[in-house]
Amino acid sequence: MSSGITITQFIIEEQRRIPGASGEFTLLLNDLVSATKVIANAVNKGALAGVLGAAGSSNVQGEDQKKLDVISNDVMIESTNWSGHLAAMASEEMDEILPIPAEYPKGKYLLLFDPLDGSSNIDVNISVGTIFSILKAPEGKSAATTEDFLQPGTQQVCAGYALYGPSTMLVITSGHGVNGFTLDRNVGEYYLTHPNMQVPDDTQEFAINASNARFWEAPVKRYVDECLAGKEGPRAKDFNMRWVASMVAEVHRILTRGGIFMYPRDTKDPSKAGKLRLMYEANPMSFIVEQAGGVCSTGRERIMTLPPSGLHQRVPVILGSKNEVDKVVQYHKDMD
Ligand code: AHM
Ligand code: MG
Repeated sequence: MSSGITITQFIIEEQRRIPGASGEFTLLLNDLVSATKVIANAVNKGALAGVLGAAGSSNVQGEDQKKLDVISNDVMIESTNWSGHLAAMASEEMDEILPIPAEYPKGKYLLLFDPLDGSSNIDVNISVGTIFSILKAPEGKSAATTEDFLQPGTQQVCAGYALYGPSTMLVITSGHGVNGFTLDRNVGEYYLTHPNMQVPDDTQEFAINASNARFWEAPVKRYVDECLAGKEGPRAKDFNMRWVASMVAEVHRILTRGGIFMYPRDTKDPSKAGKLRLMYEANPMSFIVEQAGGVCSTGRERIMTLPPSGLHQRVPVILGSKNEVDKVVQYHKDMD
């Protein structure tokens, strides 16, 4: 039987600590909580609900959309566009920002999301997730523009992810640490199960898609080679390796037991700075990981201070346990 602090109770208690808080943010978070429950349900039913497979369309990045990408995107929109807390939203699955429909009141927040991250995993029944980032809309404007969204990650009010794994979990930060909640499906409620999550400073586990090794830059090659050399190499210890191909699952593992995750800059497609998107993947995950004591870098700059140049901008991502990320950053300095 579930008992303890529900997510609703937790965010209302957080709100009470902020003098003058209107409750608008709490209500927006509640909408997002509801959206993740609906998506979790669709992911969980899988083939029984006919939601697996390709949607037959592609998104702005030229990637084929899965049925569940489209369903999750619709759920995120329909759960948040009517309640009056948002000025506009943006998604991995939509080319342009989505204004709030004229019939609904506008609010003071901007929402960015990747509705279903790791979607290559859907059809093989491996963990996927939803990532979101909340920014404040500039005051005194009648309609939000794309430029309003292009704020550095340090400006985020809140970031979170839902992980649809063996359990569904929601992990959030609003700048006062990181807390994890587990969904009790029978009750339909998230309970606080992972208070004050922390990324250990040290790790012996790394995550990188090694099939790209021939395209990596020298500092990343050096770091991975040294990990692979194990006890006999310069690091004088053995490393373990994981690659889930779902950033949400990788970050969750790192928040749980430490590790380093890398999707670095490579030369595979010189027109792309990396694979992952700054605004709705790298920034929210960086906010969470930094709030848990980890470090997030492109190898050369702190991710959250990058001035964004576009809604779907890609960035190199190196994040996780402090001492390992610092080492990779140092290798970039040494070898640039
Ligand atoms: P997606 O948002 O289109 O699902 O892609 C992002 C995902 C990340 O979750 C994951 O880390 C990476 O892409 C996996 O890439 P690869 O296919 O190179 O393993
Ligand atoms: Mg994604």
